This record gives sequence, structure tokens and C-alpha cells, in this order.
Amino acid sequence: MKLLILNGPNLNMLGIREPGIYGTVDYNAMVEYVAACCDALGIETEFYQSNHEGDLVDAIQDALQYADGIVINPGAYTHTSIAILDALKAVALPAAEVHISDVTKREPFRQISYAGMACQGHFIGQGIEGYVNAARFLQQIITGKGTVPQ
Ligand code: CA2
Repeated sequence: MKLLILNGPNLNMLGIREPGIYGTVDYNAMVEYVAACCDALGIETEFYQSNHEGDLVDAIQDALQYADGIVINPGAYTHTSIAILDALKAVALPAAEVHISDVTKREPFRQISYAGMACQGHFIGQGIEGYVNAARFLQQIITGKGTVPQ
């Protein structure tokens, strides 16, 4: 079972700025950690990060060729991108949304998630552990073991 773990704009800056909101682990260390946790769960991973909306749409479409599900943190495109929502709906792969910070307690403009409308799971405010929890959640759905608590 293989998952695409997709990150949107500015998430490559993890650990470099705003540690109070996004933590101190940098993007590469996050990838290493999440990949190792997934490996231990028997989940293969493909990571991709882009600052460009169209690249993210392409990555979602490409996932149809090799992935069983998508873990997505669309960054700020969460709150603006109908293109990403449409791509997730078009491929119709099981998907889970991750936000490192607790967007529910932040600015009003972060209260809408378009991408989240095409996701079966939502992992919000759990830091980088949210990626691992999202992967575990998708594994349960994909392997047919039903739902797990988020
Ligand atoms: O909490 C999240 O994971 C977000 O998706 C992060 C986005 C933000 O626009 C969403 O509302 C919530 C921003 C990613 C920016 O990441 C940075 C990381 C370190 C330093 C600066 C930005």
C-alpha cells in the first residue's frame, strides 16, 4: 500500500520560521520521521512539496498511477483552491487532510477548507504527528479494516 504525502506552499519553510506555530522540525526531518513511521506500519510513501497550485493539481492526478491514497496539507491553498478540491474529487482516491497548526483557533480566513471537502479524515493541530495519524487512518480505510478514531 502506497500513499502520496503532499505538502503545499511554504511548508518547505518548516522549522525555519514561526516555530511557535509550526514547531522546530524542518521539512526534511519531517519527511524522514513520517517515512520511518509509515515504513514501520508497512506503508510505502512518496513525498512531494510545491509552492505552485498547478504542480499540486498535477501531483494529485499523477497519484492515480501509483498511489492508494493521499495525505494532503495544502498549506494556504486549503482556504482558496477549488482546483485542488476538484483534483481530489476527480481522482477519487481516499484522502486525509493535515494541518500542523490548529486552524480552528486561528484567523477567520482559515476557517474554510475546500480541500477538506474531498477528504475522509481531518488531522488538525497535531503537529507533524498528524501526518502519521492520517497515514494510519488511510491504511485502515484502504485495507478495509473500517474507520479509526481521528
Ligand atoms: O497548519 C498548517 O499546516 C497550515 O496548512 C499551514 C499553512 C497555513 O496557511 C494553513 O492555514 C495551515 C502555512 C504553511 C506555512 O508554513 C510555514 C512554516 C514555517 C514558517 C513559515 C511558514
